[in-house]
Amino acid sequence: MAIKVHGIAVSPYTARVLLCLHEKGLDYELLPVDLASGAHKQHSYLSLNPFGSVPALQDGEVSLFGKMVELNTRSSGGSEMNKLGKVLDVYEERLSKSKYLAGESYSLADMHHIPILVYFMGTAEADAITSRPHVSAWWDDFSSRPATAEVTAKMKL
Ligand SMILES: N[C@@H](CCC(=O)N[C@@H](CS)C(=O)NCC(=O)O)C(=O)O
Repeated sequence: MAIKVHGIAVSPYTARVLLCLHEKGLDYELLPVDLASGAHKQHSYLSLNPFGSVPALQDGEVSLFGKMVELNTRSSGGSEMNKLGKVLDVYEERLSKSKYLAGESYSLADMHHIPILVYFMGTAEADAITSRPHVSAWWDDFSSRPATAEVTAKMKL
């Protein structure tokens, strides 16, 4: 029986789940949740994910959902791009030592970044990635994976 994913592919959280399923070659059915009409706050959906967010996953008797996390954005000064640049400098250093973030094999540590990077690469700030040789090669590597291509095609509005 196919795994049911309740969500929408434009949601980065949903896209992460789809990436994992594609990488593992698992059958799934994507059941759209109409966020615009508030379907995710209706009783029927809340029984799948009491946090009222997408995605929610059903595999037979097993149901899984993520938890909404409050992010503290009041940290030290500097623009968001400066902060991102500092993080990417750490990635550049790391990726000069190993092909992927967690070593020589592609893993969830890399996959986790894909949906947000897909959107980020469509902005005027994309050179934050392309100007860093190791980060750029890392992006080129995983963006050419079949699973990434299949899921990013679904992410287009
Ligand atoms: N930590 C959760 C967050 C999910 C989330 O925030 N999803 C957004 C869509 S990208 C959503 O459902 N927003 C509507 C809402 O929370 O009301 C997860 O990983 O599943």
